[in-house]
Amino acid sequence: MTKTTRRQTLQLFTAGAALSLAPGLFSTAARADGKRIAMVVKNLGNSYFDACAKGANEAATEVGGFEIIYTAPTKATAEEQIAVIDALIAQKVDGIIVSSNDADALVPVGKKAMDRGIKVISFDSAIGQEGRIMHLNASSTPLIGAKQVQMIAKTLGGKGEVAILSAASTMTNQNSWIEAMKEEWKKPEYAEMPLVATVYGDDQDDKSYREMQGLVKAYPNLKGVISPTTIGIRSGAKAIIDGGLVGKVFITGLGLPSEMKDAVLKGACDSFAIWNPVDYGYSSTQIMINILNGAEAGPGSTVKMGRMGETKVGDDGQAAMGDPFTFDKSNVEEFAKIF
Ligand code: RAM
Repeated sequence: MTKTTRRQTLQLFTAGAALSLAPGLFSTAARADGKRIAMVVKNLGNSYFDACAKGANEAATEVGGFEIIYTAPTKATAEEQIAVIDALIAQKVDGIIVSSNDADALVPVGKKAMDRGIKVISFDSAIGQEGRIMHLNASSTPLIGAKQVQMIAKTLGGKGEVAILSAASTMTNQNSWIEAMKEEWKKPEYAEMPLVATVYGDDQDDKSYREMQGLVKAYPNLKGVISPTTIGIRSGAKAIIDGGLVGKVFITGLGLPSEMKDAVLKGACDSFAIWNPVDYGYSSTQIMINILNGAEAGPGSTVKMGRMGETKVGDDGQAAMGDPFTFDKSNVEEFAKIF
């Protein structure tokens, strides 16, 4: 068994165990000394974040003495998210872990929380450095960006027009992955695979679906779409299937095996990537618990992530959890049972 296969098997097993823990929106874990950690995500109804929350509960149960409050606005906007965080500040929670809808807009509310003694970190989509103690990326940004360009190039044999179907234009994580994609795109091997457009589905299924239909109409020679969001890729794949475009247009990006299984088996998607969101929520929560227990997490420090090991925080106050996995026909059904 290779190192990667062994790691994937281990994660498959541990994630499977995590799935049986406290499901539901405001799931809670054992609370011995009354410490409350809020996980504030981009929006409700996103199974990627539900899986992160399962990992958060796993970490809280493992350590003991912490309650997880899993919450989000209904729409992925900064305004609604600020209102959610303000309410948590009023409730005097002990820690807040945020996936931000807008890096800059959330800085003041992050500062306000920290001024009142609440520990704030971001994961998934960063708050600007002033508004949080540290940010945990799922993986290295250049690697995630390059990977997505490589996947579509492999599917298309390096030839044909490609577009990006992103989340909201304010979202830090998607924007930094798109920048990293553009870096990769400069390489000569992509000379015959131009990027023709970038559109935004705002992490809403209906808007993402319509944006995908719009792309196909506006670019009759479009061959590929990269969607660096689990909502965008699942809605884009659905538009390809519904529109009878399988074999003509292919989608790749970041998706959940459980939501992309059909698209892969039907041929709308050849391969896609993602990290384990259960592990990601678990790692972020382990870091927060350690901070609440007095650990350092500023630039230059090494933070502990329980069963996921440890990671070093860079000068920019950011660290990364691990590597993404790639899914295709050979493994999508197996992992669809997990996340
Ligand atoms: C969506 C969200 C999330 C992102 C994943 C890949 O669920 O936009 O922030 O990390 O996709």
